[in-house]
Amino acid sequence: MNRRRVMEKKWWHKTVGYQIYPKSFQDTNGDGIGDLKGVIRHLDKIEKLGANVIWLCPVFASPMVDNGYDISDYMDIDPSFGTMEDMKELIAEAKKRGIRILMDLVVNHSSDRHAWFQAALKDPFGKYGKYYVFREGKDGKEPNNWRSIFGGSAWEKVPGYDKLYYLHIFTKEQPDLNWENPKLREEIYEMILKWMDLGLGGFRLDAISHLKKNYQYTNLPPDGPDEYNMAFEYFNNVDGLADILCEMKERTFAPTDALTIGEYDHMGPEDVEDVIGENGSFSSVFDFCHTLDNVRNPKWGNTVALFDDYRDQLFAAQKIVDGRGMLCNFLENHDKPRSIDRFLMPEDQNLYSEKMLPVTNFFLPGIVFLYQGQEIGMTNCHRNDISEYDDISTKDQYQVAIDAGCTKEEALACCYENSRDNARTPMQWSADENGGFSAHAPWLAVNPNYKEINVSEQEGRADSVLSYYKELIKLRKSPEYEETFVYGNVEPVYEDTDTVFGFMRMGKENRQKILVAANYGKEAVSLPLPGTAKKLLLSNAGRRKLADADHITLESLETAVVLLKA
Ligand code: TEU
Ligand code: CA
Repeated sequence: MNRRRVMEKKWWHKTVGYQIYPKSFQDTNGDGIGDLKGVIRHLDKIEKLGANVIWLCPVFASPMVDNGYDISDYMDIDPSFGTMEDMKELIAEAKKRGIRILMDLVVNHSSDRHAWFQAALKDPFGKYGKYYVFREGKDGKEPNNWRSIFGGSAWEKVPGYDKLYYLHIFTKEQPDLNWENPKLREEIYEMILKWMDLGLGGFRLDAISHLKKNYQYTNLPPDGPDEYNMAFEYFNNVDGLADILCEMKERTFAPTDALTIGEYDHMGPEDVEDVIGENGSFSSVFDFCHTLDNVRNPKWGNTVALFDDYRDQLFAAQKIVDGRGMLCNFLENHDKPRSIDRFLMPEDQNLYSEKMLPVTNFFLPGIVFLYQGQEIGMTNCHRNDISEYDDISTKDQYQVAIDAGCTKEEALACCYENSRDNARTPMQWSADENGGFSAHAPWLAVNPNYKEINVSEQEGRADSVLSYYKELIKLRKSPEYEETFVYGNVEPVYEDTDTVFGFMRMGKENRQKILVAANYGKEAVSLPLPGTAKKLLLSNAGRRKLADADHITLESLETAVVLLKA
């Protein structure tokens, strides 16, 4: 694996990124909503953690139907987050600490409140109508039976017209932009360049694999009781997408040396060169192959079974990329329930397993991202009523469950396992009221476990999850080993041994050999080392020594990173 060739070195190859959901990070003006000043307040902490890039979820002007993923003005900051001056200050303050800021580029759709869409509604056949996707319905129905990703039809009727609809693959307040229109593309490129001019490090590109649609509007066989079809192959990774993305890159990202991470679902082996290759459209991608599932899904039923699959998925992804580009290794984001609850059955959740989890993907080839709260082991949050949720897609899923005959309790259990709000509860800074997030009632209630799980408690404790994350990042970035972790080859090991996740990282020029191994099973395993140990670099079990050993015994949920003699 990963032998192909030496890649040209780029500043962002060494990225250890930290994703911030600003609405839930830190409120500084007592309105219960996190803001940009709150991000600035904690920059020192992020620097100490070891991150050199921050991905900021959308802070642009927005009616907040989807918490900022519905942008009404790409060149303005939403007043709930602060001002353009605050944004400039954040970029500058981050820079002082060696941190670059990525903004979230949401260009598959805009908000329905965007001036373009407002103009389009007034004159669907005029200039701005061509910025969106308007079509006539058929037989008194929508143009076709595509389902929106957030439920219901992907088409909404245009007020004042008999048969006219517009396309929205997310909510109806998020009309899809028409990327076939060169005028629209120019407007977006201009906007991207203006932001890069303000000193950004780059962008995370929202839902970017959806820009191109297959415009054959045939009906598809319904795949649910609602008569709709989740016509993914008609609006994800559709033929011709690469041309659009390539143009965008040539016009904007390449000339500005931006770090770009595309949210790219289902990147196939044939897409690797185009998407993340040396001349690909993006620096890296968030691909979801290893994060799609949940251990509570009866299909798995236990931690070991899910981990077998997780390990296989990660190795398969590395094999597909084969050193041609950099994947992005991550466990959490603002759309996923917390990783501890997604990967570990309740009986397996403890300090060891929580520390084992990140080791399995932090040391694989690629850049690394963690999500706010992951570094202290934040967990999913129980709610007693659907009104306690905010997320639009959770509300839809709850209703689908109720309509399918589930009881309220069953539907809430489903939200507990799957809701995006699990990751959006306010950051737990301390044991103070509202976890130190705000003096005012937060927009989304804090997880009651903030008294036990919080930054301030963990900062003072050497064996905390937070201290461990710091160690992990320090090791990945240490001058002695960084070259191997970033550019070295990878080779799976112990593939025939049950419940072991193991791989070797091998330096290309320095001939370093580093073993990463985790035992996710219930029993101890004894493993012959693929060489003689020189030094134990990291342990989640407080081990100190291993030098000269040729075996290692890993207890249940134990993990070790070992430097072997060359
Ligand atoms: O999520 C995108 C999204 O939901 C889809 O890409 C989906 O994950 C995938 O295609 C199905 O597997 C992004 C944001 O992260 C999310 O918060 C927004 O709600 C959404 O876009 C709309 O902007
Ligand atoms: Ca605020």
